[in-house]
Amino acid sequence: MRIVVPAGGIGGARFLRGLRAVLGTGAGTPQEQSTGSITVIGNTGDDITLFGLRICPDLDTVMYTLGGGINEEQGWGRDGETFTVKEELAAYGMKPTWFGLGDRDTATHIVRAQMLAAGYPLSAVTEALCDRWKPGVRLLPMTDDQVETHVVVDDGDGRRAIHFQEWWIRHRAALPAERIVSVGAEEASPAPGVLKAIDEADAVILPPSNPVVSVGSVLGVPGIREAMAAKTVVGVSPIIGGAPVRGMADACLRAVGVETSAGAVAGYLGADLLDGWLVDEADAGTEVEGIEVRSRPLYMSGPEATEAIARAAVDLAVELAAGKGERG
Ligand code: FO1
Repeated sequence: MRIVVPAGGIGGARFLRGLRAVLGTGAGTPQEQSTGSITVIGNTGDDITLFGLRICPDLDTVMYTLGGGINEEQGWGRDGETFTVKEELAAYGMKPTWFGLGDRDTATHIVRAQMLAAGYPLSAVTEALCDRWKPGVRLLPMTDDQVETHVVVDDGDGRRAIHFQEWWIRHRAALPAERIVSVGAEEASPAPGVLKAIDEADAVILPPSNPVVSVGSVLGVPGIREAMAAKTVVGVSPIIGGAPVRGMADACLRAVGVETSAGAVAGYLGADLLDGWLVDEADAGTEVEGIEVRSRPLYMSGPEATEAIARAAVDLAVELAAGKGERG
C-alpha cells in the first residue's frame, strides 16, 4: 500500500514511526516483508536562516526520529547533543541567542548550506542527508522554493511580523498572534516528485501534526491540496479533549479563529479534503458534516499505541476507499 503523509515536527514524526511499523518499511526490515511504502511531504515553513546556515526543523525532526538520531524526550534536535558552537557564537555577541543550535545538529545545517550554495535544490539536499539516516520513508520537502511562516504580533512595540521560530521558541507562542502568514507560498511549486507521489498513492494520512503551521503549510503550496483531495484522506486529530497533546497548536488555532477541538480542526482542514477523521475516546460523538468520524485511544504513549493508531488510520482509509469505489 502506498501512503503519502504531509508531516510537521514532533507529533508527525512519532506517528510515522508507527505507520512504518504497520507497513513493515522500518529500518532493517527486509524489503520482501514490506507491505508498502511511505512518502512524507515535509513542512518547510518552519525553516530559518541563522548564522549563514539553513535550518529545516520539521525535515530534520522526521529524519532524526525515523533515522534513530533524535533527542527522544525533547522530540527535536540530536541525541547526545552539546552546545559549544552556540556558546562561542554568543561570546562573539552574535544574535539571536534564543535558538538552541546543537553541535551535532550544526553539521546537518553545514551540509545543507554547502549544497544549497552549490546550487542543489532542497529536495536533493534532503535526499543526500537521508542517505546517512535511512529513515525508511521517502522524505520530500513540500517545495524547493523558499516559504517561511511568519507571525504578525503586536506586543506594545507596535504591530510587526516575526519569524515563526522566534514566536515559538523565544515567546513560547504566548504573544497573541494576529495573523499567521506563509510568506512565499503563493509563488511556490510542489517539489519534484510530490504531485506524482500523491497521484500514485492509495491513501493520504494526515498525522497529528500542527494543523495550521505544519499540515496547513503543506496544503498551502499551490496544487498539493487539490491533488490530495482527489485521494482517500484520513486524518488523526492532534487535539484531545480540547487541548493539544503537545506543543502549542491551540495558540495557532486561536490565530486563525478556530476552536481548539477535534471537530473544529476537522472542519478547518475541510470536508472537501478529509474523508475520515480519528478522534480520541474523550471526543467520541464528534460529528463533522461530510466526514466519517471514528473514536479510539489516540495518545501515542509508546510504540505499540502509536502503531495501533496508525493501523486504525490505514484500516479506515481502506474501508473508505472501498466505499468510494462503490459510490464511483
Ligand atoms: N524548539 C524549542 O522549543 N527550543 C529550541 O531551542 C529549538 C531549537 C531547535 C533547533 C533545531 C531544530 O530542528 C528544532 C528546534 N526546535 C526548538 C524545535 C522547533 O522550533 C519546532 O520543533 C518546530 O519548528 C515546530 O514544529
